[in-house]
Amino acid sequence: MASVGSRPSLSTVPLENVTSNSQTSPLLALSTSSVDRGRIEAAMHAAVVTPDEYLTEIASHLIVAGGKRLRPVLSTVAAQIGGDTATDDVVRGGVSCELVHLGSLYHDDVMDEADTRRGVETVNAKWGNLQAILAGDFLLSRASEIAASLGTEVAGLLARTIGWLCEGQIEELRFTYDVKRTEASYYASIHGKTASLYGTAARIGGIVAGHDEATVEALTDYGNAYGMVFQIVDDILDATATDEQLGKPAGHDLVEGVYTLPVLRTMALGSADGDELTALLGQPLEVDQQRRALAIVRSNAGVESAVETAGEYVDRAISACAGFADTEATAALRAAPGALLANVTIPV
Ligand code: GRG
Repeated sequence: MASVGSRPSLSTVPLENVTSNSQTSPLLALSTSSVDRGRIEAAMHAAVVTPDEYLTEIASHLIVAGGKRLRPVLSTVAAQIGGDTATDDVVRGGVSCELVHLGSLYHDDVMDEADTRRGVETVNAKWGNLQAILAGDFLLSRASEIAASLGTEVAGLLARTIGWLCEGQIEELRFTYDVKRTEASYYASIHGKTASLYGTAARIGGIVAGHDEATVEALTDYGNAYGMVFQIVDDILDATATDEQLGKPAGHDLVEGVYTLPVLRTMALGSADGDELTALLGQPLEVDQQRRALAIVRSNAGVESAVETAGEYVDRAISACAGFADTEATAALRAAPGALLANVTIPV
């Protein structure tokens, strides 16, 4: 198996059957990590308790089901770059980001008519769309309450970030089944729907920890770049991993008409395969057309090119850490984006 994360000469590795395991993130391996993750879990569960048991059950459903909690973990690590431990307010700030993430998943699953998430039934499948939308709204309200308790700067930032998520998702919807979707549209969409929340999680960690302005800006740049790597890797895996590796049907984005970076790059090759892909796409696909489209993406240079772009964002995230103190937390931040790519393995 070759590892992309060690940045081998990318032109020499066939990029097929890519797998990922972000459970191995260096962000989860700090000496403070298990204590902080316990604090995050407690704060997550506490945040969604209401006098109404029915609402509490629906709002807790995906929290109980699991998830990596990477956004609050990033807040706590960002807070620790000076060597101090993360305060309870930092944990709560990170939890406000995770609640926004969770609320967006509730809404996303309604939009996608998804049946399962995190290995369990989705809220919409179990209770219905109306309950899922309202419980998602409730999670956003709890996130907003927590953010407001941390001051107007954090409250305003979280509100703006919810807007960025919606803008990113609208940008994606606007170009579904559109073979003329531009890379600029793709980047705008993934920045809004994914990267901005990582940028905000890191920024809130820095603000609440009392880091200076330059450090807060650098943490924001870091989080945004980390989030871009996260989403590009996710999009590569959707096109290249097997159903078994993903735990869900591969090629979901293609089927839904969401043309991501590896697909856009394949269509742009100007080759016979690229042109065939463009001719196939632009509409819902029959099963044999799905197979052919995925086979084209997997066997051409578009995936490799997308991996290179993800590598550029890895470099950007590492550069953002240049002025940070030499601590365990800073080392984890430096290692984390590369680990997302390093977990992308290619059978050779
Ligand atoms: C209501 C805030 C709000 C937004 C509405 C639906 C929508 C607009 C945005 C959805 C955006 C979306 C689903 C982006 C993908 C995010 C993503 C990368 C999810 C996977 O995150 P992980 O791997 O999941 O961190 P876990 O399960 O570990 O939490």
